[in-house]
Amino acid sequence: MNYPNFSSDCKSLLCKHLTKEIFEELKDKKSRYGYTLNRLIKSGLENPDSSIGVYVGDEESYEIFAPLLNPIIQEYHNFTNNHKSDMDPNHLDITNPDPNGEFILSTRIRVGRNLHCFPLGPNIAQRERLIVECMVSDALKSLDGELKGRYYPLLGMDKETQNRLIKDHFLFKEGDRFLESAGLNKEWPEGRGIFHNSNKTFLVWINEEDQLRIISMQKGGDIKEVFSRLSKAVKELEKSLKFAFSQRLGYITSCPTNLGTAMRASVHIKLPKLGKDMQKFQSITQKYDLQIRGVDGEHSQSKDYIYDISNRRRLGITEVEAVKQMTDGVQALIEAEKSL
Ligand code: ADP
Ligand code: CIR
Repeated sequence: MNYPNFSSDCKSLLCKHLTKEIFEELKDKKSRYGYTLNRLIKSGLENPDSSIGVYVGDEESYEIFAPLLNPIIQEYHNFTNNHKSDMDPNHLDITNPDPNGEFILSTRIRVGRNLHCFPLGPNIAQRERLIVECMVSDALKSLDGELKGRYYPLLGMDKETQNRLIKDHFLFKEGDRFLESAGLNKEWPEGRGIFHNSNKTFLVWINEEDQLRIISMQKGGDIKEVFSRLSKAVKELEKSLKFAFSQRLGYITSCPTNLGTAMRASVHIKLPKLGKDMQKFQSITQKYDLQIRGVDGEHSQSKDYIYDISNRRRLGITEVEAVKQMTDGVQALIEAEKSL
């Protein structure tokens, strides 16, 4: 493998940080599970419009390929060391930023998790993926009360049901080209699926970008209630599943943007006036370190001035701090919208 030919307009953190020296240092390295530099950077090379450009195949690769990954992690999270966690909802001092329901359509908080002792999705074998599916769906059977639900494997799900779940924002999309290049879509749809309770306020995606995406969501802006449900669910699942975790990087995920808390707390919010003044809009999101996504998730466009606003940073900040920062930012956006 030769040093890649990055185009001059490439903006990914991969092309920024993969110097010729680092490339030479890492090009022949391999993790115990067989992950290589070639595979680490494949998605970024095949998708030159990537913002990050790497997917990691196992926990050990975060150490082996640290000369490339650490600067990427540092730049994205503004932090590289010593994760701190706090998922105690009693520490979350917030109120609903939109008590009259004028702006916030829905709130969703998810965390990514992967199983200890397994390679991550980009490097998992077909049989191991099925074992993960079996272990996670079994663990989910033990949940009760509000969290009680059923697992629906993607294999065998009719297209109409699948499309409706995607359209209603409950299920992951199919055929993401960034994940495809990283090998995350291999043997699709086998081993993938969704668990949810009857009113779809608690959901778990199995074997998408991460082995688990644990999700709490509901209509409106009661962010604290959404966080409390998530916190309870994670605690329950930790009783039967051991998640990949390191003190330095927090929860281990296949994309370095998700390390640490692996948490993305978002609202879908309608901001027609701010939507016409992107400079003002972005000055607020930058101040609170928030990310703006489209209404159908990452790499999608906003529709009817509805935006997905979430915390950008996940490492070096606790879960409680990230939710608080998102809530404060949303409050500021609502105030700005009202003043226009
Ligand atoms: P993730 O958050 O899991 O990393 P995406 O950005 O692709 O991934 O979002 C996944 C799905 O969750 C998409 O359908 C998206 O529209 C939906 N979603 C995200 N935030 C909210 C929200 N606050 N309310 C309703 N749906 C949401
Ligand atoms: C990119 O580099 O743009 C994609 N690989 C997405 C990066 C961040 N998103 C993610 O992990 N879901």
